[in-house]
Amino acid sequence: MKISNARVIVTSPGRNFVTLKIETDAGVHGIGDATLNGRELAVASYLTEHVVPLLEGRDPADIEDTWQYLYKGAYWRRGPVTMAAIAAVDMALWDIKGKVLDTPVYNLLGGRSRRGVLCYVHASGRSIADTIEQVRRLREEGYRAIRVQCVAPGIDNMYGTPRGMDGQQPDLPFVEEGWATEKYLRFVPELFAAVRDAVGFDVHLLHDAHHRLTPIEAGWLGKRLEDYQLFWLEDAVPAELQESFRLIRQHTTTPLAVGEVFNSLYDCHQLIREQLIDYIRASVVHAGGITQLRKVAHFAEPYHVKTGCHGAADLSPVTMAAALHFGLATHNVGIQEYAHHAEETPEVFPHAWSFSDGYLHPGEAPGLGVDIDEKLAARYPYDRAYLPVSRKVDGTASSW
Ligand code: CS2
Ligand code: MG
Repeated sequence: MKISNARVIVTSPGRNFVTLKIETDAGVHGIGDATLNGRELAVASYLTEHVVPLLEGRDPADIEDTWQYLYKGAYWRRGPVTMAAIAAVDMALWDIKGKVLDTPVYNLLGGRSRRGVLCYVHASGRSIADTIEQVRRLREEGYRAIRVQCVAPGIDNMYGTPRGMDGQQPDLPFVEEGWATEKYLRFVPELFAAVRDAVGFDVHLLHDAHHRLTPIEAGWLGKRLEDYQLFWLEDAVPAELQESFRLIRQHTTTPLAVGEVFNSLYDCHQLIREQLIDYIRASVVHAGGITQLRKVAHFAEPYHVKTGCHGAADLSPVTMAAALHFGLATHNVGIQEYAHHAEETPEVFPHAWSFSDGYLHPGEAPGLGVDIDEKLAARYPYDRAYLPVSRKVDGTASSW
């Protein structure tokens, strides 16, 4: 069997997605997600101009060799654009292999390690009462783990909360958001005290600090959250400096998660080796596909580090499908993020994965169990949009 054609499909059902479709001379095709939020066309062009010409004639069964060929052959290694492009090829080849062997991809990764993948969803309120209301509703819908984000008084448009006072989305593409660490730090312990008081301890609660703190601020916050037993405190600090997590670890036993922006094992091997984190958040699309994510998970296993793959709505249903095959099969999987897509998204990306009783399951369809409806995709042209930028009260640029 040979790869006969590969093309990039950019579509925007609810938000922009970049998808690679690889076709073979046996009439079997596979798809992969190549979406990099805010820089989508960079990956689309990297694939179309530089990767697709290399694929024609290759044997789609040679997944590892294709990964190494594209990684080493690029000479310029790593980085979000390169690794999202390699990830898309990788996902598509696993999809093809599963279809050719008529089995779901999880079976090619070692088979089932669990009956379903524990997932978490987002509660994001404008007030503590509003947030508690959402947590209660999500509990009734059967979720066992909920990420809790809430606007801190005095900080408008905080990460992970409804935009604007009336929850309306301001005119994008470019939003600048204010940030005041001291207001946030004072507020978060009060938020979790109230949520735990309202819903008790029989539900996992998570929180995303979204790269906003210094290590000592993160240590201070983690210590004050210990009584509320978080499942994890995520992205407490920007993690380019892996050793900064030593400082956080010295001050708190609140579990730490990081890594949704990582795109290779080299971004996290010190964090894992020194057990500075409890969960690695690298995702299939941003960390070079199933092939590399498995290597990250296997490296992490002896260090008691589990995976907690990123699964925001800007990762397409193709990545979610691949993440669930990985999640069902891999031993040290902790949890999978499950941010619901806009309703038009699954129409363009019909999929076999499903939710039940707090767990997600990839389904039994051969391959990844997801596809792209190209006719429908064509109805949603690319719509340039950017992630917000964050500035401190005095205007200093800070991490969003
Ligand atoms: C967030 C993401 O889901 C998360 O944990 O950090 O929503 C992140 O803000 C987006 O994926 C950025 O594109
Ligand atoms: Mg995050």
